Amino acid sequence: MAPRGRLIVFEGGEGAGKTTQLRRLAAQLNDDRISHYVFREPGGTPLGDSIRDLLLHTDGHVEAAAEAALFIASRAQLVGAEVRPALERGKHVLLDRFLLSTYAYQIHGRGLPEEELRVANRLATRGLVPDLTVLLTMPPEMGLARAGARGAADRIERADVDFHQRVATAFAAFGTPEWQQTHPECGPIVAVDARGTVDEVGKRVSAAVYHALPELDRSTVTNA
Ligand code: T5A
Repeated sequence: MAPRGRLIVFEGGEGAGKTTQLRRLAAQLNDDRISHYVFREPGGTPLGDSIRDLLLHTDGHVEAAAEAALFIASRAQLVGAEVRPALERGKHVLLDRFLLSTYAYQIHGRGLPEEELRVANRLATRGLVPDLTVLLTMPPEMGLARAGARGAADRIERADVDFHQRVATAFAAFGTPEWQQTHPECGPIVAVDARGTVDEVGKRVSAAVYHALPELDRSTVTNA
């Protein structure tokens, strides 16, 4: 039986470059013939894609609890239908956002109670813990400017700067050993400075991933 695959999550505030860096790592794994799947949250399944559309493009007021419940529903579907089966078949999974986004946006950004969302997350993940989370960090105004240069902002990007500042402060805390010790359900988190060119950041990301998961680093394989 194939050993269980590894779950590698990319996290960070708006426009931090998660998708760009996740694709870069996926291309490296392809070059090295390491088979893997790529998913994003919210989304990644037909149900999740419908939920994504509701979350990002609903007009008018959305209750914070309703927003949180929709993210959790998308997560439950993705983990149960795609991520866990892939890992059990021995495939690695690269995931664009996961638990930390709920902690940053719904708990610290919207002010929802942490313990209640931890319980809801447990329901969605059934105890699945990432093998590594790459947390891309940069000042929120820099990330929002990058995301904004790309086109019209979605419902969450349009939230005020104070909200995005709370989200950024929360993400910064998640990189500390103290936070990780008290939140074992999130697994190991490595913070990577997301400032600089795509290539500069990419080299930091590769170094962090290969340090934590050396079995993915084919440059260490010798023919001796
Ligand atoms: N959310 C999500 C919650 O509130 N709770 C949850 O539980 C979850 C799971 C998802 C939204 O949902 C929220 C968070 C989000 O608001 P999304 O569209 O998936 O929405 O949003 P993001 O994940 O934020 O995606 P973005 O595309 O905005 O940001 P990325 O992926 O961090 O950035 P990326 O790679 O797309 O890059 C953004 C732009 O910057 C350029 C890229 O080319 C692109 O144009 N760029 C760089 N430019 C210069 N230098 C670099 N190094 C660059 N890297 C990328």
